[in-house]
Amino acid sequence: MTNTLISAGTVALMLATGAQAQGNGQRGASFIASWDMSQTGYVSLDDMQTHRGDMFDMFDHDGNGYLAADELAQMAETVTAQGELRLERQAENRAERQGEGRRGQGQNANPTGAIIHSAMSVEFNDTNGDGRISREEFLTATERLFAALDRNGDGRVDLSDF
Ligand SMILES: [Ca+2]
Ligand SMILES: [Ca+2]
Repeated sequence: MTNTLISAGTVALMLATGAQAQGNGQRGASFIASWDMSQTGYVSLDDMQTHRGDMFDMFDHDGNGYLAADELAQMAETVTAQGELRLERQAENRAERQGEGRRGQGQNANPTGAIIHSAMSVEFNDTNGDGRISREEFLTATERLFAALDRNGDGRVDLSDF
């Protein structure tokens, strides 16, 4: 009986340790938690389209189906401030051992926060160069964003891509 209790406790401890390793600080973990809309344990292109589509609708304040540069900038600022990218950026900064604000690719294999942030710029999304972003442009650009994050090209963004 005592042995059973001890081993049950040991298992619980191991599970807790495992959960912690997945969560705080591990590259990619917070990104996957935020973007895995279908709760499959990895981020698919569909997940990313859903999430980016929601973001588009949220910042298309007048609902005309286009985002202007200032609305996109507001999106980037808000999403960063809300912490969705913050944890990922922190993990990256730790990895790079440098201060905030740098967007370079550096030696970082997959600087997710920086990539996602730059994917909210006009330049990244404005395929036809008219200075405003249609919902279609935004979702088409999402395919490029996904391809940039899916480093091993297996159609899923999971921890193995970081
Ligand atoms: Ca455009
Ligand atoms: Ca992958």
